[in-house]
Amino acid sequence: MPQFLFRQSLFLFLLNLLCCITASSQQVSVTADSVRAEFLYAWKAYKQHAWGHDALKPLSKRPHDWHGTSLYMTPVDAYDVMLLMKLNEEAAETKKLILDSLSFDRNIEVQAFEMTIRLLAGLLSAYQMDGDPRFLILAEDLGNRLLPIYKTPTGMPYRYVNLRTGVIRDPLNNPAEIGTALLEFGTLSKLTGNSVYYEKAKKAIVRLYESRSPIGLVGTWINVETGEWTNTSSHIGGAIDSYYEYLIKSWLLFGDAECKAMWDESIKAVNTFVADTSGGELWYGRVDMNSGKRTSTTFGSLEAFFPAVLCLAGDIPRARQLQESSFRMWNLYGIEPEQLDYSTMNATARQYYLRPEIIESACYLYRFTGDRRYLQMGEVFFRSIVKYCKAKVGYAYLEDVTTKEQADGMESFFFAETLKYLYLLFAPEDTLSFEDIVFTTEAHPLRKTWK
Ligand code: DMJ
Repeated sequence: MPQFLFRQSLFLFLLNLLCCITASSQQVSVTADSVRAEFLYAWKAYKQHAWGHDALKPLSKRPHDWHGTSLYMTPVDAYDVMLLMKLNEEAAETKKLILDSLSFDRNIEVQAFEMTIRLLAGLLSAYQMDGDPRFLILAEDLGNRLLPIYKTPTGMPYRYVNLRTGVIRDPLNNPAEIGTALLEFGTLSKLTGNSVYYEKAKKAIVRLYESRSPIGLVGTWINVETGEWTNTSSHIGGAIDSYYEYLIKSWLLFGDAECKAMWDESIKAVNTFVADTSGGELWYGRVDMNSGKRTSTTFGSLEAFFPAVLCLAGDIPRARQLQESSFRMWNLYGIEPEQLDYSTMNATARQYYLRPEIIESACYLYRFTGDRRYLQMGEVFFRSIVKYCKAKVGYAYLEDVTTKEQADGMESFFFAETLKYLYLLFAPEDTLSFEDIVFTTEAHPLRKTWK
């Protein structure tokens, strides 16, 4: 062979080899089945050690009930995932457990927000996916027991209510808990024909929006009797997060144009004042709601939901940019901390509570862009969770992401959201088309079945 031909073949061979190495390094070996297997692993642990209780404590292998009596948090939260994963046997047992035993006629004080996002939403999606009217009867009963929270001078709800007596408590509330009800209460109205739920939840979110500062931001705590803000820190993290999410999603599910207008105004203010850049990266920190002055450079696992919402709003470039920042946060310690100071890149709260938000955003970004980068991110998330959080029994949250020390809790949102979004990321798109549904903040899919 002439020398120039030999050189050319060698060059082509090396080029080919390089391409293969690059392609294989981008290959994703996690599948929807891998996620399903881990769901089953965690579910079997719940079943063996905590069946019929709110949750499993995986390290002590003990059940945990939030209120001393079970409201079946994990089964209700996890039921629709079983349907999506086609775990027919598990779904049938869980359905029987819920329908035979769940009762809201209990003399207990509950946090309305948690009841709404985990139970009311879980029952509504169960009804829509399974069709059994008993799920809707339970949802309606719960909705009626929650309604007393709205008896305030402003229409914004109290935080706690006794399920049996209707006694309410705590006028100090936050935007997330005030605003995160319209998808669930609105759907309950549409499905029962009783408009009261929609009206109460809508009035509350509008009143909250009207309480925004002159520069268009909300704070963290507000007195629902007086309408006075008691904490003016503005951000997109816990205690505010899903208020913004529900503005845009209520537009998408109900076509509520007022919600769309409130979202449009809010996102302008959030992008103007709360968004920040550090080291060339996009972050969302904390500012004062009245002055817009930056008060801290804190971002965390809860804020990581925002790329998903930005996708729904059509701002893909910003969604992509923020997801890269979140991914950097994840990779700092091999799994994300609860909170990070992005100016120093140090964790300021070191737990990882098995949260879903960063995975939810990867899932939306993959559906919206088709970019395999988000599958690769998903693989990293899945492998880290299995590596660090898998326990002898079930999955455990981490007390400290720097030491990977496990702690004795497995929240129901690990099933409802974390594993659901991971599964949907790797499963074929027609497992659940995002065009047909709107996810609640706890990832329960709601379908518009009404005109
Ligand atoms: C869930 O209960 C919901 O997503 C809520 O909106 C806040 N975050 C937790 C999971 O992290």
